[in-house]
Amino acid sequence: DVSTKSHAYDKYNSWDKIQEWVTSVTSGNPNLISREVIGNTYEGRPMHLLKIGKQSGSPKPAIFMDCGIHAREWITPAFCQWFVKEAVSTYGSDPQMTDLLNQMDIFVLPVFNIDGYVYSWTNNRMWRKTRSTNSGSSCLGTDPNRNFDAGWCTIGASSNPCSETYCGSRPESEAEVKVVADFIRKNKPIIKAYLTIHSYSQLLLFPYSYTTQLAPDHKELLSVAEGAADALRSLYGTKYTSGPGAVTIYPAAGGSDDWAYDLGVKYAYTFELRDTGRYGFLLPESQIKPTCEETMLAVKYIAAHVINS
Ligand code: ING
Ligand code: ZN
Repeated sequence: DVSTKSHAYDKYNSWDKIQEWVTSVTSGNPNLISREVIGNTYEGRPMHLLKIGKQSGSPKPAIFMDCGIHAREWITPAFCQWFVKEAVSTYGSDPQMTDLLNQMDIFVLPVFNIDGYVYSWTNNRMWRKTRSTNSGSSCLGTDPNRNFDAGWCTIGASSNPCSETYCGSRPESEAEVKVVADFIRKNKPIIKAYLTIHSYSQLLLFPYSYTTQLAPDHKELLSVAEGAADALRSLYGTKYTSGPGAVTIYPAAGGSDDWAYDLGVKYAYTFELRDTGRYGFLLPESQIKPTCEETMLAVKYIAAHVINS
């Protein structure tokens, strides 16, 4: 349809462009997409959540996926946009996608940290955190991926508001974190998987990051991650490493995947997309398409496992 074709999926899009796209892709695909404002950011921007799936009379199991928790990780909102495009354009022709959307709903939050994303476009390309003020400090922002209530601020996080990994004044102090946590808590009975997309390092991480103890579901989480990483590599040979966050990247408390897992969402994964550091956060636009295409295979692999579990 016209609304998906006119959008530049192979470019980085400003928040204004993404917002226009959210409206047009929803109205252009009413049978597969609905949208809902789940809350507002600190600076008052509406957080639109897309629900992708074939309409059904009874409630379907669901996957929640967010992109852009960290402002500068521009490839990640690009992936969420790509995912939605692929979902609507391959439904009915790709049997795997058709099955997936017939049996599940996928909630997609294209940009979690909208205020930070806007700031990374207008003022500082390397901005990571939210844009909230901190009492007693002139430094702005909290690391949203240190602000979830999972071993909060015990390790790999800072209590200094000027730090890039500031954990905030309390768990869920950030408006955006509270909005997402409230949505997942409210929809807990249907949410079977939580996927959060970051960059960079080419990793597929799962709990725990706040402790080096293995998760109760470690074996299954690892085998699904390895299957997903194999699927990803099959397209262009891109190598991913899978493992628990604390031992695979670094110990860090307050992350969204650990929080979702401890809430009871078993399939909780953090993707770290391309690359391994040559361009880092400044991944060239020429890599958007291949990065998104290969990542689709991994997400679809995980979704298929969730359906069959
Ligand atoms: N990496 C993540 C970060 O927030 C992470 C790694 C994953 C930490 C899961 C905690 C939990 O630091 C990036 N690139 O942001
Ligand atoms: Zn990140």
